[in-house]
Amino acid sequence: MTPLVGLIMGSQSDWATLRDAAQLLDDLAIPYEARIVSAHRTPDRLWSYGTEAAGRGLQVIIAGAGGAAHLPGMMASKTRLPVIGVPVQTKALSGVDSLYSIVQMPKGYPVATMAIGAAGAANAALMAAGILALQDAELAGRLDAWRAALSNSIPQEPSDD
Ligand code: RP5
Repeated sequence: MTPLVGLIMGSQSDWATLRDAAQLLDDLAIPYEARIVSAHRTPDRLWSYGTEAAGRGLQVIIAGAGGAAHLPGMMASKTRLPVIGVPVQTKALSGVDSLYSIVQMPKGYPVATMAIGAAGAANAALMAAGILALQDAELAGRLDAWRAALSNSIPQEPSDD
């Protein structure tokens, strides 16, 4: 199937985090592609990916990066597709560096910035699902069911186990 979500990351080392997004996209049966696209190490790849993304049928881009995390913002400057940024947790600064690098975009080129790390990756997939569900009633149903299952899994009372 033609991928609807481009799941891109700055390095192989980001996959451990972005895998949580991939898992949720799989769970919701959303076609996606996963690619390594580094703003610093493969700038030409970033340029062509952003230039071609909309024309290839992608509808949302999830971009995860850590440290000097320029990938989401640079991608947002190259495509009008919504870009969801995931700050990857870093050893040196715990991902606050990634968050600050992604969140403070100048007016005109927004990046929808998620939380640092695994929760942010999962929420990026859910955000992408919500965007796609606006035009896809079957996906909207799957997303509603996923949300209801999560809600139903929360116990009323705490336990000692
Ligand atoms: C960033 O540098 C990547 O997004 C990654 O989070 C970080 C470190 O990359 P590696 O040195 O692990 O390849 O560009």
